[in-house]
Formats: sequence, C-alpha cells, structure tokens
Amino acid sequence: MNAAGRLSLYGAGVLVAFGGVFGIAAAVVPDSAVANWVATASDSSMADHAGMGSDDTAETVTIPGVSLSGYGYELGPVTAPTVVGEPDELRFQILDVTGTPLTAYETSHEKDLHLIAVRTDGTGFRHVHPTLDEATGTWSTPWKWADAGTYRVYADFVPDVADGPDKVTLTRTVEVAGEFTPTPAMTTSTTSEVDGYTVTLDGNLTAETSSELTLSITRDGEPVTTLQPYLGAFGHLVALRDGDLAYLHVHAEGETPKDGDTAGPDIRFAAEAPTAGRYLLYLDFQVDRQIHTAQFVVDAGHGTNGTGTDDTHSDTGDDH
Ligand SMILES: [Cu+2]
Repeated sequence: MNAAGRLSLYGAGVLVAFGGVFGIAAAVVPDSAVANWVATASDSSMADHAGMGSDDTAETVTIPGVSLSGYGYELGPVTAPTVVGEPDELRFQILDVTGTPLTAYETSHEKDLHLIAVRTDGTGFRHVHPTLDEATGTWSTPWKWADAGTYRVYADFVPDVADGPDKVTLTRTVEVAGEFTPTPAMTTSTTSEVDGYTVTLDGNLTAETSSELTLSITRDGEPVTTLQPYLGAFGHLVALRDGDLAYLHVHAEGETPKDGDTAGPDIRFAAEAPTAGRYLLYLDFQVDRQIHTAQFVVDAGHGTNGTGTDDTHSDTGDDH
C-alpha cells in the first residue's frame, strides 16, 4: 500500500479508536485525562499540519506535493523553456473537475499562488509568484533554466470557492535539456552559507510529531537582527521529502509581523515530518529588501515510543 493509503487508514483508525476510548473514558477516566488524549490526537493529525481541510477528507487525505491532481483540481501542463539558458515564460492553468481553468483564488501569505521549482536532486530551488490572467486562468512568469535536468514544479494555492479545500499543492515534472552536471549525493547539513550570511539549524525533525526548529542567522560572526517580514512572516520554510519530493510549507511561529517590524537572529518553526527519512529544507528570509534562500538536509527520526502518537497508531492497528 502506498504512503497516502496508509495515512488515510491511520486517520480513519484514529477516529475509530478515539470514539471507543472516549466512550469508556466518560465512565472511568477523569475529564483532564480525556482532554489530554484529545490534544494528542489532534496534534498528530496529518491533515492539520498539511493545511488541508480535516473534515470529511478521510478518504482523500494525501501527502501534498506528490500528485498533479487532488482536492478536485488539476495542475494543467506546464509550458516552460525546454533548454538551458533560453529566456521565455513559464505558464500553466489550474483546472477544476470539469476541465475549466480556475480564476478565483484566495490570497494566502500575501499571494494568490506560490510556485516552487526544484531539480529532483534538490538543487536549483526557486520560489516565485506568477501573474494570473483572469480572462483565461493562465498563470505566467518570466523563466529561464540555469541547469539541465528534471525539475519538479509545485503550485500552492487556495481556491476561492464555497466549501473548497483550505490549501492545495499540486506538482508536475518538467524536463530541461542541456549538458547535465550531476551533483554529489546529499549529506546532512545544518549550516548554510548564502549571500554572505551563515544560517544554522538547531532542533530535530521527528516523524508524526511537531518539533521546534530554530534557524539562526549571522553575518561575519555577528547576529543579524534586521530580518524583515516577507509574505507575512519572518521566514518561510519549505521541506521536501527525499525520494518523492513530497512538499511541506512551514511558517514561522509567532504573531504575523507588520511592515517595519524586524526580528532576528533566530526564527522558530514548528515542523512535523510525515514519515522518518531525509528531508531537504529551504528557508526564505529577507534582509534589506533582498530575499535569500538557505538550504539544509536533515534526517527525521521515528517518533519516540511512549509519547502517544505511536501508541495511538498501534492501538488502532489492532482494531482492524
Ligand atoms: Cu510564495
């Protein structure tokens, strides 16, 4: 069974077991203990962390960013330059179940659609905001590939329709011809040098458990305290799972900053890996009106036994 199928079962299983526990608990367990179980179960819900609607989606919950269709939408064919170095446009439409291009989008993090592109080996990460032609539903942005290879393109958006999904992430693969330069196999790294900044990552990513990651930014050994808000947060973290490049967009903790606010050198994120394994992390941050992207590779461990999440899952397994 694929991962998505397993997760759907987990989700359904948690609900089922939960009903049972709840019924018994009402009779023999103090209310406070019931509340703890509730909190644990909702914290471990994949749907919440992936930003998907958690109601009535038990059958359709998937890990975001591995499919070209989902939640009633499809990422249409992506038109882009097919060779390295040729400037042109990248264009696509989002289609609904009838094949009609979607033209109504809800603004999320100050944009109606976020486009991420990355080569399948994790290099060449880009995060841009295309422009919508509302007459045709076509999104476009100037585009040029710097390197040949196979790329994954992700569209991250919220349809502005009644009872629509909270968040949709769809993906397609684009091939770019040219002389291909393979990169060495990835090794874990928690320090990133970018544009004169040094960014270090502290904290551990754990499967199915929310953990805090702290990213600290310095320049010439000095803490950077002049981070500016970018798209409604002091930092945006995209995590891609090595292997299928499943996509996770994590936002910085804390209140939404206002224009003129500054922060640093630390940015904190609450992140949850859907499974154990290796993840590629990309942090977008802004200083002096310039966006920088720091890159990390981390291994997520299995959830710790006895913290509730794993136990809940094995308990639900017995119910099937
Ligand atoms: Cu964006």
